[in-house]
Amino acid sequence: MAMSVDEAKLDAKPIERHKKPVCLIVLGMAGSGKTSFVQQLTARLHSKNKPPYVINLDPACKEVPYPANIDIRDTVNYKEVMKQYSLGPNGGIVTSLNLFATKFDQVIQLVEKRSANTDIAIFDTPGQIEVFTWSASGTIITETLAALFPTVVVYVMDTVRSVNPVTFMSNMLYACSILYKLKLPFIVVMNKIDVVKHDYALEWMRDFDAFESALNSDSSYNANLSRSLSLTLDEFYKDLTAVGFSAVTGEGFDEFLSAVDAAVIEYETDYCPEHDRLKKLQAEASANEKHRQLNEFEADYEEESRQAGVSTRTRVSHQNEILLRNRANSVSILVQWLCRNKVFLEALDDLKIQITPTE
Ligand SMILES: Nc1nc2c(ncn2[C@@H]2O[C@H](COP(=O)(O)OP(=O)(O)OP(=O)(O)O)[C@@H](O)[C@H]2O)c(=O)[nH]1
Ligand SMILES: [Mg+2]
Repeated sequence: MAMSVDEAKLDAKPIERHKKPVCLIVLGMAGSGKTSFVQQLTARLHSKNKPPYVINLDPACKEVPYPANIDIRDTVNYKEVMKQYSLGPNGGIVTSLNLFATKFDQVIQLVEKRSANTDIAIFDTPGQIEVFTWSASGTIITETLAALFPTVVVYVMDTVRSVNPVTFMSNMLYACSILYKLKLPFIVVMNKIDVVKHDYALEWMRDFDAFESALNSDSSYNANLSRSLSLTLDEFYKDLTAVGFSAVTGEGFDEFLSAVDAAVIEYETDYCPEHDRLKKLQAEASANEKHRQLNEFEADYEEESRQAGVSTRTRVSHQNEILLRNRANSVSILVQWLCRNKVFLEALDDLKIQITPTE
């Protein structure tokens, strides 16, 4: 029996159901395998006839091993930026990203243009993770994407380098700080499972005793700190989605796509309502503030006019001086005030100034 359009829509996977592509922001420590992960993901999606839209945001990489639709290096020359502004490597990357962020509206337009035939847009980020996660441009890029597209943070963790429990803990703390900063759906990709399986990491997240016994041989301050932190991170671990992956063999690809599907649902059900609620609160606060300033403006105006004991006409002729002295600095407040002010409208009438409406 043929499916109705609505049934077919509901039956579709969340990634496919969206009219807009799902944006995956790939973050992770230097060398964790972000670029290789993007390369593997892109190749697999191509072979499934679902080519993604890929954006390289790393201005300092030597080469991009995947077909990038947008490459930051085509817009900003990282070496030139360093030279021109006398910057070191990190300053050069931050400045290049800042310059690129000023053109991000164009990236959005290009991604939007592909909405009809692209399910996934992938953003590869610079090796120095803090350049993206703690910079203004990183925040602008992330928040702009999240406001317009279903957006998921993919945190790539290196299973080979994280076998030391203290290193594992610092990696998890970083992931945790990004999650709470961005508040977006989050997937930890435990990469390089062709070399070291990620079972140990899953066990440490599930079972505090297992993590503690791994730390047993270590009595350093760091180890003690990691022990306490592991208990604290329990809440974070509970809802965390972690997927094993190999950017070399592609193992874990299907599980990763399922995790993205679940993350898109989380975006729709958790992130969007919260985002809308905050936007509404912000709009209310801004309207209240405007109202407060308007009232303050009116009170000041009345008080000054009363003290001066001037006539209506003189009050109007003195308005520029009063406006300049007044604290209200927003044009919209001024417009609102002028529209509401009966004295001003009467004075206009008095002066026979005619405002002719346009047809
Ligand atoms: N065996 C194995 N090696 C990997 C895997 N993923 C990445 N690598 C290797 O890890 C190294 C770093 O990989 P990249 O993809 O450049 O890592 P990155 O996170 O993009 O690095 P930066 O952008 O410099 O931070 C390279 O030598 C890759 O070949 C993997 O799944 N398995
Ligand atoms: Mg890279």
